[in-house]
Amino acid sequence: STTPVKVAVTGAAGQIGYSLLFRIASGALFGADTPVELRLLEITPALKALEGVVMELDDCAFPTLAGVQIGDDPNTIFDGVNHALLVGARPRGPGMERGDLLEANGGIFAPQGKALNSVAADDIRVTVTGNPANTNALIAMSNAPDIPKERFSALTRLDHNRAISQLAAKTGASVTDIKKMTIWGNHSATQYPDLFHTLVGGRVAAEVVNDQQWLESTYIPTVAKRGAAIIDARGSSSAASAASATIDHVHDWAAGTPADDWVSMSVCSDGSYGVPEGLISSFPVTVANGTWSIVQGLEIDDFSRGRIDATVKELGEERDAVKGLGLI
Ligand code: NAX
Repeated sequence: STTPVKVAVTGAAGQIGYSLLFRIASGALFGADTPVELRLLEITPALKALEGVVMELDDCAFPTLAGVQIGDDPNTIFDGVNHALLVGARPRGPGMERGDLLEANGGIFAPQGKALNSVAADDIRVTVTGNPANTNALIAMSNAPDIPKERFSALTRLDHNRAISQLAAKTGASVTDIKKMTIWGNHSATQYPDLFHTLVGGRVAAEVVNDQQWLESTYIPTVAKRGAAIIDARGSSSAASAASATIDHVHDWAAGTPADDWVSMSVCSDGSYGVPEGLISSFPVTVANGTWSIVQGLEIDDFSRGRIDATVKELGEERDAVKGLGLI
């Protein structure tokens, strides 16, 4: 039999965890023939609730679930893990400034980065879903000097999937007709969903739509503010869709991308497209053999340039803020 893949999930007793764990346990990441072992990290007060979730996992009798371990110490939970899905984060509370938020999350992602650095498996791959995801990933990466930088990523796949879904609705195409979607920059309201390289049935999406006004005033804000619209409607933030996007991201990082498509991942910039080296920024990437590569050679027009520069500027400001706080 195959050795189980060890998958750590933090914030496992939270909303996203409640959807994510069952997908992972059912084999959605690596297929029905690869057993997975779950390593679930929570803060101490949430461990009792997490025990209840584990009871439900047991009750599913998933054939692919080889074991579950829970705890509140990252040095124990991350021991030997191949994938770490960092979902647990500190949400912005009332009256909290951005600096406070970054500092609170630094208190989570710096020690988790250090723990991964000392105890994770050699092939560790880290995916940060917890917000502010890009900067949290930067903090974890900066605190794990022995792990190659390309093993850290942040989730912009939910934005990518939202962008595909909105474009499909506008054009009447099915989601499978849409290829080469790109989200650039930060997982925040400044993100830029780019329709100038996206294809709808093989044709450039911006030309199919042929409506710059819709693109600027409807499409981009609808995609970028979708999280807020979900909160308005549901009374709590996106959870099942965020879990599904996290599955897509990790699945494709392991399995690779098809020859005629790419995905959006926030990864450590090598300076491509004028994004300063070292920032964790969303790019179009292809994946082969567990390694991502930023798609090269795309032509960026003035409109796209302005949008990319604005979201990357925000990432630079977040980096400067956490640097100022001594977190990186
Ligand atoms: P919840 O508040 O339901 O769950 C978060 C869990 O994390 C809680 O159970 C909490 O106890 C735990 N936690 C806090 N600090 C921890 C630590 N140091 N170690 C381990 N666990 C810890 O939030 P949920 O709705 O599940 O969302 C989780 C994160 O995902 C949030 O930061 C949220 O903003 C972010 N999101 C990111 C998205 C993305 O596309 N990148 C979209 C969805 C979501 O908004």
